[in-house]
Amino acid sequence: AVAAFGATLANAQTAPMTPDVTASKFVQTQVNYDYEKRVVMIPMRDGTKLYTVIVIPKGGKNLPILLTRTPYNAAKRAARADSPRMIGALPQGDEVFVADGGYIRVFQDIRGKYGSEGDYVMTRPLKGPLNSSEVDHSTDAYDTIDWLVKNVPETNGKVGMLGSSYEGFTVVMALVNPHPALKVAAPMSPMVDGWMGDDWFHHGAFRQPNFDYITGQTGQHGPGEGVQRQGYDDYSNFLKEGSAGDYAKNHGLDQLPFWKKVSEHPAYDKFWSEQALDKTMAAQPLKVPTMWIQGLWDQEDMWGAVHSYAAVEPKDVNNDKNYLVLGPWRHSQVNYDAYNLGVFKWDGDTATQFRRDVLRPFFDQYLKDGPKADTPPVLIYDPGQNKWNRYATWPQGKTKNLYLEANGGLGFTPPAAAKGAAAYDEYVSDPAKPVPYIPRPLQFSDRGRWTTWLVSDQRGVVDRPDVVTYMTEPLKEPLKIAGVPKVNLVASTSGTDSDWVVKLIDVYPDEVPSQPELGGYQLAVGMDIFRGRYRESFSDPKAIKPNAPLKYQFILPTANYTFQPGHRIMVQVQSSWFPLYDRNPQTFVPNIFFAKPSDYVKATQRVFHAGADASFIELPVVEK
Ligand code: PG9
Repeated sequence: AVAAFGATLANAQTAPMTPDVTASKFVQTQVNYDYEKRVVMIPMRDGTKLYTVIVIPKGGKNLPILLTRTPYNAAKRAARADSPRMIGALPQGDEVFVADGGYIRVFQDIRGKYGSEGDYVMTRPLKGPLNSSEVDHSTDAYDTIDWLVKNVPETNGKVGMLGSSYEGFTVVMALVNPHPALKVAAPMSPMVDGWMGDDWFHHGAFRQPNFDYITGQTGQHGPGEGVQRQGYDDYSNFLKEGSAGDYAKNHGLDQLPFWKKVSEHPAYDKFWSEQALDKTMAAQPLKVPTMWIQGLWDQEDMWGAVHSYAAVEPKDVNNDKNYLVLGPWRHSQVNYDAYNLGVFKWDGDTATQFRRDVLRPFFDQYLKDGPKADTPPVLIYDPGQNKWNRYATWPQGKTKNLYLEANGGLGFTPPAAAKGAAAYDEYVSDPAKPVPYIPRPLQFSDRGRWTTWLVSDQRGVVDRPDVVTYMTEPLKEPLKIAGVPKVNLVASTSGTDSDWVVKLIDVYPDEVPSQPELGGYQLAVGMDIFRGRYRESFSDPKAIKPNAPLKYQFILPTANYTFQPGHRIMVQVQSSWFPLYDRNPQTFVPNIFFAKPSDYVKATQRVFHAGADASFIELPVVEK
């Protein structure tokens, strides 16, 4: 009987010892899916194949393609949820495009990341002096688009590209010698100039959260990890390890070529200037209608979109290809909800409104032969008035100088000459006690604080002895600025190198009845850092002459902002912003990354505010 039972099993049933994990990959039957997902390896001109996920509405015909090329895992980007509905599977930002089945959506891993073959090179430079190979992101985008329009039968042969940050950088790359099927583009917070004001540095000061990014992104082809911590507070974690170079060495980053490249190029030499895509874009007339998009408080890529727009604008002679949008957003918030940023509340969900009412109609016009969209050349939110402004041209304001004054004053009248101590304010900048960029304890990994830090209350540092402050009387009338504020700081240091941080701040009235927590709030409208050694040349740093009043000129982030009556304008100046920016040792050394402990010295800093040595900010003021 036992033998007979065994025979029956062998004949009719699965043998008990059949391996339960099968050799061929399990594929679920997709029940009631409103889309089909195809995964393909698209060959590039050098034979490298790139992992590409194509998401197609079921039964779709004659549809345009939305393409994003990513270093952040295409499979995951196309799988927000394991949903039978396309709108659920794709990211939130895509909802306005796919809710009605109107678009095919494509995500592709760039070479060397996740499912794609090939070498990964961080923000791979264009073919040319820095890239002797035959491929770059411009050719990869070209080859991908070429393949898609020939091999996806459901498409109408038109492609639009969009994406934020690194994905925005790959959009800009596709605009260099674009494929003819690329009909429209939206680089969102694109990484454009990593030295001047995007991710890696700001005006030469290095941004230390990059260490986590570099290990995460180049430690392996797949998902990576940040640098290990041995304490709760990143302020002390970084302070106790010395220079940025020491920190990198202590954590094994010497193994990573990208860190070596960064540390070998602290100045704005050809390595950085040849990669600056605003310069590349300026050199060729824009062929594809492009909407440059970023946040007004973009904590990662504050430079890229707005400078690319400005670089391209002179060549947009018919005024029909170059568009600019700045929302009241953090980095990449354009693709999420934006009812607020930190405690600041906006007039509804500004990001979804924008995607629905501006971005989708703009894409439809070029990809679906839709009606001409009502797209303003420039669309910028005014957070002070809590509304969008539509402009025909940008910038709008005319320069008016806002002067630092004695006794902490600030005003539009040039200050009279003064002698000795009456001509300046003084503070001691101590690299052993740098000014924190947000109140301690702090962690770069605290996403909530990182995404909102640019709108954090500057009262957190206003009373420090190493921060000097200037403030107007309460305004009697609104004051609107629209353009790029420019710092003209006259300052001296007892050291031979120094950083200068300047903040343009809106000080709220003491009482704000509708939202009491805003009473007295010090909101930075724009702030940035400048590494003093680059005062005369970004490529050729020089020691600073000690104790000599010298002029430091640099721009603050683009602003469109109304200071309301009852508010005051404030300017704060300080010499460190830690640990976001590595410390300046305040002694001139060839490469700050490798400053020795003995190079870090206290310095006496003076900010001048009298006569010929007046410090001021050129404000782009809109006259009524
Ligand atoms: N800001 C990120 C980044 C872009 C490019 C290079 C390095 C970092 C990002 O969000 O993608």
